[in-house]
Formats: sequence, structure tokens, C-alpha cells
Amino acid sequence: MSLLPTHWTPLLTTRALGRTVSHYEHTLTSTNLVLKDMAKQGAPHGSLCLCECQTAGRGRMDRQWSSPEGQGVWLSVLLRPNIPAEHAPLITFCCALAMTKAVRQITGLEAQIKWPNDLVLKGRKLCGILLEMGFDAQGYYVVAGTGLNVRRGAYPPELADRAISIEEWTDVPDRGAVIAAYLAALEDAVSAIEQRGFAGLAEDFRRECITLGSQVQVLGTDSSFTGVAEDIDETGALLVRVDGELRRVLAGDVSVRGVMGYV
Ligand code: BT5
Repeated sequence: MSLLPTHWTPLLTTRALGRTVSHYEHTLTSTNLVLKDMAKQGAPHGSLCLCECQTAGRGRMDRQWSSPEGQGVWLSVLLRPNIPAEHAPLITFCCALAMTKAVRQITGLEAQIKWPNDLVLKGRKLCGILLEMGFDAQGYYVVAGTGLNVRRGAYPPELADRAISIEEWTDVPDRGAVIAAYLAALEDAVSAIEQRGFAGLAEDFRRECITLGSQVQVLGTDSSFTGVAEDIDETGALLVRVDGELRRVLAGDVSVRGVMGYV
């Protein structure tokens, strides 16, 4: 079944997300890019952009995101959240938690969150999240893009040691059902941080985050180090213990790799 909104809007249980503008095309450059343009033209909170195939799917730091036709859920959501702009990076956690819950609910698979923006399954990457912010007359907005690998062909063979898809472990789910479950969980998570900041998510996030308690390698542009990821603070920064000292690691600055492999 294609991702045409008429196929999945009957499954929606949200108040706002997916209820206004849902822009669907078979092929787009990048759903984040298109939705950012829509935001600049005043698209409302909860607007979506999705497609079967991206020709210029992007990850963080301009890395490429493989998104071939019909193989995944390539989706972006426009949020105009009621939280201070400096807390907007926490939306990445809302997306990660929401997608973990949606995957569990629809497929029964137990994916985990690799801080800050990946979902992993059996130690390999199942989903990546790209958050981008912009400002306009209404205030600031966030475009939250998620790429979820559904079928085996979602990623190229050269990524086979660190990528994975749902189809490798269970039946191919109805992608529309995944979208509806994701949007419902995302709406709840955003409303939790609007009310209580990171505290609204902290318990769920700590439970689902595989990075905590692991030895990690933090790869920055000018320095790299290894330590044990102990906790996440109220701003969403990772707290890494290095030689007895606790270092605060911000998501934007670094890549985090497990010392024993990708996770
Ligand atoms: C991410 O970046 O993980 C964010 C990916 C976000 C993709 C969505 S799709 C809808 C929306 N529109 C967009 O244009 N983007 C968003 P990062 O942490 O930088 O990881 C990128 C790295 O993941 C690449 O350098 C590859 O190594 C790997 N990769 C690329 N495609 C992959 C795939 N389909 N599955 C798993 N890993 C992949």
C-alpha cells in the first residue's frame, strides 16, 4: 500500500499532528527540505511531508540518507512547540521515544534508542532522526524527519554491518499504521515536555536508551575521548565519566560510538 494520506488518515488518533496539511509525492528530494519550504510559507503545526523515495535524503552534518522507493517510512513533521527555543533539541528525544513505541506496538520488535538520534535493533541502525530549526513571524519551528527502514532494500549492501530493517526480523508492517502510532506517541511526548521539560520524558527515555551504562567513544571535530555514559541531564546532554571527571556532551557536536561496535 502506498503512503497516500487517504490510506492512513482514518487511523489517526491525534489532535493536531497529521490533521492539517499532509504533503505526499511519490518522489521528493528530501522531506525535511520540502517541509522547511512549507514552514516558510506559513504551514501550521502538525503539517507532514512524506514520500516513497527521496533523491537527496540527508542525515546530520550533510551525510546521505539512503531512502529508496517503497522501502521505508521517509517522513517529516512540522512542530511549533510551546517550549523555549533552546530546549528544542529535546524534540529529537520525543521522536526517538515515539518511534520506539510505534515499532513495538505495530511489529512487536524491541528497538532501543542510541543517544541522541538513532533507533537500533540487534545492534544495528533501524531509524535515524534529523531535527532542523527555523524562525518565522510565528516564532520558531522544528522540522523533525525520521527515516525508518521497513524493507530489506532500505539501505545499500555496504551498510549491512550497521543497518537493519524490520523485514529482517518480522513481517512487513502496514506503514500507515506505523505512522499513525508514531504521530500519536509523538504528540504525547511533545505535550509532556511542554508541561514538564525533559523531566516529562526522563523516566521513559532512560529506560529505552541503550547508550546509558555503556562505554562510548565521543568523536568531536577537535577532540575525541572514551568514557562511560552515565546519564542525561535536563537539557538532554549526555554525561560521560572520563578519568573520574563527568563531561557534558552536546548532541550537535559529536558522534558517539560504542567501544564494542556501532551501539
Ligand atoms: C541520521 O543522520 O540518522 C538522520 C537520518 C534522517 C533521515 C530522514 S528521512 C526523512 C527526512 N528527510 C531527510 O532528508 N532526512 C530525514 P546521521 O546520524 O548523520 O546518520 C547518517 C548515516 O547513517 C550515514 O552516513 C550512513 O552511514 C547511515 N545510513 C544512511 N542511510 C541509512 C539507512 N537507510 N539505514 C541505516 N543507516 C543509514
